[in-house]
Amino acid sequence: MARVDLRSLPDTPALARVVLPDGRARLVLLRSGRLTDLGAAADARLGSLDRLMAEPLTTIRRLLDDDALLALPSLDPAGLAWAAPVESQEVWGAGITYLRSREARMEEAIVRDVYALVYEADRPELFFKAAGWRVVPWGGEIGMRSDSIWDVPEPELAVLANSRGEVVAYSPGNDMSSRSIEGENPLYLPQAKVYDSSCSIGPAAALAWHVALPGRSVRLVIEREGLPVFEGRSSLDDMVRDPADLLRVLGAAYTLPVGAWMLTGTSIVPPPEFTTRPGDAIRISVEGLGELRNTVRLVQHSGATALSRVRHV
Ligand code: DO4
Ligand code: MG
Repeated sequence: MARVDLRSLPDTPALARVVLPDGRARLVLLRSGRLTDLGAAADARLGSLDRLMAEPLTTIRRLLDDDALLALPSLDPAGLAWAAPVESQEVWGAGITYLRSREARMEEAIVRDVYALVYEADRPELFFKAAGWRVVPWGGEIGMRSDSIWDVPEPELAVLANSRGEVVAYSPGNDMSSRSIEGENPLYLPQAKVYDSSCSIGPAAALAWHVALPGRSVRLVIEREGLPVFEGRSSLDDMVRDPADLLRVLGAAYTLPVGAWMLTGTSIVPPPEFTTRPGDAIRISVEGLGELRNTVRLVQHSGATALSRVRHV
């Protein structure tokens, strides 16, 4: 587990989860340069993200902006490790929310029209990405699957909503993806997106009411053996959908008792000749919201097949 590194944090108040030396995870509030232990609060709603996200936004704001929290014990970062800022929340992804993503998919795909259509359609593309317990924290290993030959990190603004679909917090996120599997057939999207260690969010969840999103940049740096092999930058202003709308659509016919995280789409796509390799260091930052760091690992594929009888008679 990666030690807490205070240099990668958002510059606004944020929620984070840390692992104590005895292995227990705690929810903390990062504010005024201290890690306030919310597990020590008398109000049990503050002790867990699941309990907190079950509340309306007005209650969450009142609980977290209360100056009385600063009287709670603060944790010493030495000896703490980051956990991902997720408990039972599902992670969902939105797709083709930037022109760059539409272009890149149309380059890689055999079936192209679906991407052009969804970019302009009223109904957004939403897909399931990960169960909360699977999310890789800051400093953890992000996976690339061994049956894929073309893989990229997708640096995205991750948005946390509560049970009512109200936006509570933001973080950098990585929607690690196989371009070769998705490119072969868009119906393979779940296999391109959902496998062990395919999702990372962190280091912390910056409280949305302290953050104005317009104008913020997103940055991706990939290093191999200590040297940069790809660097890209984009702006959240280029997103063609409102993140709050995406979460409202997700919750429109789908109950989210403890809220959900949403990865809101990528606008930085490395050139076609680029693919990640195990050991690559990935750094994803959203201006003012912190920097997510991960190392790439290979996720072994068992070799299982489900051959089509049509092709094999
Ligand atoms: O349509 C496939 C996925 C799109 C995606 O993940 C993105 O645009 O970021
Ligand atoms: Mg994506």
